[in-house]
Amino acid sequence: MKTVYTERHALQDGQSELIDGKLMPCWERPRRAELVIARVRETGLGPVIAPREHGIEPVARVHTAPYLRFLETAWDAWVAEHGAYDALPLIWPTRTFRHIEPDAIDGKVSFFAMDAGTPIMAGTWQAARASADVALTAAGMVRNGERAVFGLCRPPGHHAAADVFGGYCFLNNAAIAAQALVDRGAGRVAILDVDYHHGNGTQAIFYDRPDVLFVSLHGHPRQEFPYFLGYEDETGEAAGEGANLNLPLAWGTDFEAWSAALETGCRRIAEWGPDALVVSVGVDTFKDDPISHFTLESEDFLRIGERIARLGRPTVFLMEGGYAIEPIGINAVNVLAGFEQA
Ligand code: 6XA
Ligand code: ZN
Repeated sequence: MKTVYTERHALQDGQSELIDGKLMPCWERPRRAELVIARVRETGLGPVIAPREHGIEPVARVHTAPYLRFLETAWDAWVAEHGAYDALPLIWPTRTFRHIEPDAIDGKVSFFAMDAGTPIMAGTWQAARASADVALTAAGMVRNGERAVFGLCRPPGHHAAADVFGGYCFLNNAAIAAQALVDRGAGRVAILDVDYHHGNGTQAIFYDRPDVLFVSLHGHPRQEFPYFLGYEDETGEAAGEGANLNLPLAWGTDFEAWSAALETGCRRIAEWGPDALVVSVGVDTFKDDPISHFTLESEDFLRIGERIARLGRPTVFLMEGGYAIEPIGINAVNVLAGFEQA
């Protein structure tokens, strides 16, 4: 399996995130991707290829123009106001507020953010664009006939909605890839999100779409971030009714229960019959993940890849979360190796 990778991910290297009521060092850090690419090379998974620049058009198919303008200009505006340190939001437009983009940069950051865990810094826009290019390059290769390609995206994407950043995500790589597949002739695309967290951004982007099925296994929103989306009764709306399947699971879920949910999700995808599959690969379901509460073992990730392979669809794997940093390479590449061996 070929891997698409660029060192430009390291341009996103935030100082701190708000977690557990404290500003702590960011869990989402460059070393994550460095360990995954090292493992790709060590195991001989396949050639490593640089992404091709795709321009803004395929990104603008998913994200709104005001949001992209904000992301591109946020750092300079923040520096002009505060100086050169990471930007974080101050307030959220919750219930009772109006949703009008303010002029002041603090207001803008707060308007577009869903959390204070996702700092904007000097390299954020370039890193996010590079990550989207990784996803688009991987999708293009699959569209051109590769059975499967791994896009080693960083920063991740699945929490980013059309005009929302957060959960360490700025541009929704999986959504951008899925939309590109549709735009290049795939009639139906399925997105399988196996990250520990609900892919609220991906769900929201395709919620009314009949051509993109979203299936997600994740920590139950009653217990887990992002808390406000990901319930089982969210099945899609309007023309997209029936094209969204959430499989929320309780803290402490082990591989037996998790893989039963994967089976449900895979059967749904098989029935739906997509022309291509995008997999949001998070490995924060791992037992030692410091911010998550499932108990998967490293070998379980091989079984995940095997099950996905049995769907028999052209498949784009895109990296999402995983914060047990030293084993992240083993866990992520196990999914891909399991797929290859099946
Ligand atoms: C709160 C947790 C962010 C989760 C990010 C993630 N700071 N999403 O891994 O898949
Ligand atoms: Zn996650």
